[in-house]
Amino acid sequence: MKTKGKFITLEGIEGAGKTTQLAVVQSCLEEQGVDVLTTREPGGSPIGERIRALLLDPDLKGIAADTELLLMFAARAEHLEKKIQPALENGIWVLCDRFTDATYAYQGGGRGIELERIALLEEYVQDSMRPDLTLLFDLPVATGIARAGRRSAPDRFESEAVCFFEDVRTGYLAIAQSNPERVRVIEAGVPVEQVSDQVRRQVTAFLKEIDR
Ligand code: Z5A
Repeated sequence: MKTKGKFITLEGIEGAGKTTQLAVVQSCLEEQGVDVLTTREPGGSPIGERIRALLLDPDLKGIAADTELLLMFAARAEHLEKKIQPALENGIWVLCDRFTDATYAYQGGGRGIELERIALLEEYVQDSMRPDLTLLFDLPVATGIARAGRRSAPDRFESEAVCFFEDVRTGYLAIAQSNPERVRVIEAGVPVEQVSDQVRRQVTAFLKEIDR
């Protein structure tokens, strides 16, 4: 029987550099002979990507916080069943750009939904399924916004005020503090190469810990 794959997630506020560093994690693992699948949330499956388009649509500003929350978990249920779980069962490691920590940070920290209600949905949709490792890319909000602002027109989340992202960042740091075994904080407000060095160190340490 194949050994189950590991599930690694990348988190952070917008412009933190997750997408840039996903490739670094992938190449570190592939150099060690690990089969890797990269994916993202919200999205990652055909239905999930349609839900993502709805969630990011800048015209849907008035969406209720609970609707947003439930759509995140609807996309996640589809993603888990159709893509993440089958890959892990086949020994493939899954690298995911955002997962449920983003829900705690954005819908919990940012929108103010009680964390206990998010935990109920997490239990319902994921059962005991949790990431094996999470890299949290932390940086000052102003730096993240400046980086993201260099790109195309803002989506619905990117149009939020600075204080929203401050709350999201605080939410993420609280998660890191409560889950020191799983969540490794990367100082992301420095040049790309320095971020990549930290990422390689953390991935190497994780591989040693699990002693593959
Ligand atoms: N969301 C949610 O609310 N609840 C949930 O449960 C989930 C998600 C799962 C979509 O996410 C939105 O969904 C997200 C939260 C919400 N909204 N926000 N904000 P997304 O992942 O698609 O969108 P994003 O986080 O905004 O992606 P991003 O802005 O692209 O961030 P990133 O992937 O961390 O950054 P990047 O693309 O790698 O880099 C951004 C730019 O900075 C780019 O030009 C890079 O070349 C540059 N960069 C990267 N690193 C550096 C360094 N070190 N120095 C200088 N410049 C850099």
